[in-house]
Amino acid sequence: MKKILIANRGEIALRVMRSAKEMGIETVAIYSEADRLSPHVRYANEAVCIGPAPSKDSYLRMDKILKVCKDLDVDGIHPGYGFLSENADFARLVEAEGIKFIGPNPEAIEIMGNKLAAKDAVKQFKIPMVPGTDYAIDDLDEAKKIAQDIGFPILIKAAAGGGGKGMRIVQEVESFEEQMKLAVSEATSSFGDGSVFIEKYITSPRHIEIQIIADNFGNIVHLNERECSIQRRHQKVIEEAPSAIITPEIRKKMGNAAVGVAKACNYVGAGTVEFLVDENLNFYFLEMNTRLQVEHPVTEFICHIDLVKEQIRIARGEKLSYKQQDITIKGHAIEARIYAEDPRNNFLPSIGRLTTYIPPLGKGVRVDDGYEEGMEVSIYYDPLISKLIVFGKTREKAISRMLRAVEEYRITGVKTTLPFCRFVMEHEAFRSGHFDTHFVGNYFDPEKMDVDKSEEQLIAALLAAKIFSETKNSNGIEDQESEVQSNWKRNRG
Ligand code: MV4
Repeated sequence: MKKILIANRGEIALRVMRSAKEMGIETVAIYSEADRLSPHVRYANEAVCIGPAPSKDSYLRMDKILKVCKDLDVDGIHPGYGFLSENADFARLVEAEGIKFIGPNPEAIEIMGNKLAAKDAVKQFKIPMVPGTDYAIDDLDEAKKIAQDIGFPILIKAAAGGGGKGMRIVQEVESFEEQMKLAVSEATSSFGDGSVFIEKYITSPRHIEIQIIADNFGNIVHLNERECSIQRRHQKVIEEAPSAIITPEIRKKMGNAAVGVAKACNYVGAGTVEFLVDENLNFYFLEMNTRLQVEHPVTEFICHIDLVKEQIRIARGEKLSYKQQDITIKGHAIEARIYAEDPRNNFLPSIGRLTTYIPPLGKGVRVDDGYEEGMEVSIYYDPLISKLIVFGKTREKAISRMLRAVEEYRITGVKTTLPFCRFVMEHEAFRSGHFDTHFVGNYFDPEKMDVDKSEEQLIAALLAAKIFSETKNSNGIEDQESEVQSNWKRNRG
């Protein structure tokens, strides 16, 4: 493989190109008219504008992308995440043109794209699953009976859904019929497929996923877990590896289950198996994502593996150079997604020009971004400005480093989720590791994020911290530091 095209934009396009460059592979960027000045365009060896700003006219145009590949003699396509990354038809077209799709085979993408097909495929591999039906239900009376057998609350899910779309919680049998009808019509209009199934509703789960990597010779290795429970409206905001609650025993069990899921669909490349984990640490297979994920850098930090390089090596037909027993966890990594959104105003997208943009530097800090000072954050794409990833020997050290890095980050011109990230890092539930997918709903209050405290409050906080440290120095409470820190925090947009 001498030349690859990156069918994506922003931070992930740049991140893929960096690894390609280190491997001596040439890169081709595609870009929309809105992205003319983007770093990923300048970074590539060659770049081609493929259309107007809207994704459907540019980054989703399979025909135009394939034309660029032919014109420029491209050997492989890396799809990144989003856009065409989980489009089985695209993967098939690419391969039909004699170009390597740097990702799994189209069949695996297809199976995992349908939740019922996925359940069916993994059945023989003894993967723990949430009690429920593994087939589409269309008979209302039968469905009601099953729901009562499982026990309320239950969840109705769309087979073609994912990422929370088309899900309906049903609290009691009386509302079942109504919710079922709504779920079917929602699934039909959103996905063109009205198939739904039911599951027991796990009320306060954690969302934990396992990274796997598989070569073309049947070797599959898991690269431990990522904790992704801190999310809002099915959008992850903070991810970390490893999870604060996973024991070596459970890690091994989840890892084996994830490898089983990969086997079930003859998976090749890098993939992620998502699980729900309940308060008793029971885990259940949810779905598999057949792409490189946004949060992959936390795994790279703790496993010392470059996942993009691995993807390329596998696509070139190389064997995995390590076995499961070679994989260990070193330290702790946390990622914060920095969005151009206003956490004080219900996370409304905040578009505009990055009049100041100075990312943090220093030991253990990695910033994957696709913007530079002066650039516009446009309405056409995801408002992710950057991913701030930190590493520390322990979880506590990683949290301190994240707070330091968030403090250093200078962004003006748009509102960002930086203050929200600090809120999470300082929150007792996050620091103690006792949180679930309801963290934001349960604890987030924009009022508590404001740091331009009145002088009075500052003095009170100082005093409280002083009294605290003088009287309770050895009671095992570790986060007094965060109290003291509030003094030197400055306000920011
Ligand atoms: C669930 C669940 C509880 N019980 N399934 C949301 C996204 C989709 N991938 C599946 N999701 C869920 N499925 C059962 N049986 C709770 C969620 C869920 C969730 C999962 C992961 C991360 C965040 C979430 C937020 C709300 C609900």
